[in-house]
Amino acid sequence: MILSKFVDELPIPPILKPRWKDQLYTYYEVNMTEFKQSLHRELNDTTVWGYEGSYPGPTIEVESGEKAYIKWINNLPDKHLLPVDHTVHGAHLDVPEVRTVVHVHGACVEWESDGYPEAWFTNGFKQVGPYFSKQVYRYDNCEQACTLWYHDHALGITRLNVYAGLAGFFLIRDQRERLLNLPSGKYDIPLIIQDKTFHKDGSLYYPKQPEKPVPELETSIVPEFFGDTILVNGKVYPYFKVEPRKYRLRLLNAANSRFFRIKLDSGQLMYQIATDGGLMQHPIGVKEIMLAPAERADVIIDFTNLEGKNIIMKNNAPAPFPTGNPPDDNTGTVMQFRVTLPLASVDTSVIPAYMMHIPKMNEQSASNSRYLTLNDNMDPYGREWMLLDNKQWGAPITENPKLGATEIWYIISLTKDSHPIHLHLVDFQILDRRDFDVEMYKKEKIIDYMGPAIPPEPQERGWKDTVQANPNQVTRIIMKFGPFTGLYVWHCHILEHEDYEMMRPFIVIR
Ligand SMILES: [Cu+2]
Repeated sequence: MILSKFVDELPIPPILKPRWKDQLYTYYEVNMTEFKQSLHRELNDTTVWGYEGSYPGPTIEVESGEKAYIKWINNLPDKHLLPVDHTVHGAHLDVPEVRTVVHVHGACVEWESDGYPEAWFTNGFKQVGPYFSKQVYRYDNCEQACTLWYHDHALGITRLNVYAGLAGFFLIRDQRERLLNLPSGKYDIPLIIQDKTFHKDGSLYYPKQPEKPVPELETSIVPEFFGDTILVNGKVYPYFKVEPRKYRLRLLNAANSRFFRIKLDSGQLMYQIATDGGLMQHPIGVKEIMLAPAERADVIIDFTNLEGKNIIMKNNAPAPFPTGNPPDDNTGTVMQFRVTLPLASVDTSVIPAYMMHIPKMNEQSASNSRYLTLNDNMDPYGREWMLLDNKQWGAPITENPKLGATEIWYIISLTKDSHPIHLHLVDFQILDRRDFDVEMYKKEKIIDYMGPAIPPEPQERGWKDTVQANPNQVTRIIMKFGPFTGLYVWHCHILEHEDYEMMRPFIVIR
């Protein structure tokens, strides 16, 4: 189904209002419900799931260090909007079909409030998962200013819950960032980029079977899901009217499986100022920005002197990445900027030459290294089955870093796809990527490097919580575990992989 482009205006999600705020803490309540929303003017209203009646959810804005408590409330129906596969871990017939648990992606948070996949809860907290421990989550927001996002993380149905609409922005602000005089207020715009496919009646399509169907199952997990239509902030191919001045755009790839490589058809540079974990040392001018699922990049785009121009944001990433088909005109188009608004006042915001010092983590400071493979296996139904370190979700915990310890993880990819690997709790730095002999590794379990260590791309040189682990490469990351102990997870952020065993617990111990 092909929908006209640039006929609906870009919605900006509302800022969530706290129920209570004083000098000690802030308290929010967030309801999850099912409702209808217009995603494109040529489509009937679509039934979606959202937070506070909004898809994407309202933007949560906090100050660095602010103590925020959030009660996430499930008011969803008992029947899922999308086809649940009951063969998938955690989604068997012995648990309720509709379960939710909210994770703030990139948050430094106590484990009880991190949204552990088995800490799920149902409507009215009538049933809860084995690791559920509290109704009101606590966020200390100890990190610097950054663009985070919140989304559902329930075991075995994360791909369906997020696709149904359960995602939104969570922004941390701080004084240091304010002093930089970046574009702010109505010139600071979050953009959540996703792909979806619609039925003719406007309802969401999600496949019941993979390309090679499993006839004995009514619904079966798919190896990846790629929608044929791109949405930004919950609208299909929106346009956004801008003034001839600088804007800060917070780009978030919140697709299930699709990678986006973003560029502007005007050929102009975007100035990237932040990675997943906040500001970079220096802005970098780039023509293209690669974003795997869950990655963020904050960019400044300067529309000065472009009065009257229309600029289209394009995507040229193949799907699956990197060896799949290039996008067509529909999946290759994201949104349009129209430089049609008069300049409200002189643009005094800047693209600073220098933003903040990012200390390079020292390999010598690491007390432990872990060698962890990404595996491509076959399940008993003949379905593709990706694993971390060749272990399923339910296997005993093997990653058990000590509180305060610095570790280097060698992510050894034995698969054909690029996987966005995400760790909860910590931000890391990418040390390098290096080609190696996959066949040799499979036979001998020895890493035989075939080339030099490649430093991270300039766009990745900052704090990260998600890293693209490419085929035939060992990707090395370094991080310090803390400030909390407890049970967290690391996983592939291709949601179809995450739901089907490409996720593992880790525990930070004292
Ligand atoms: Cu994956």
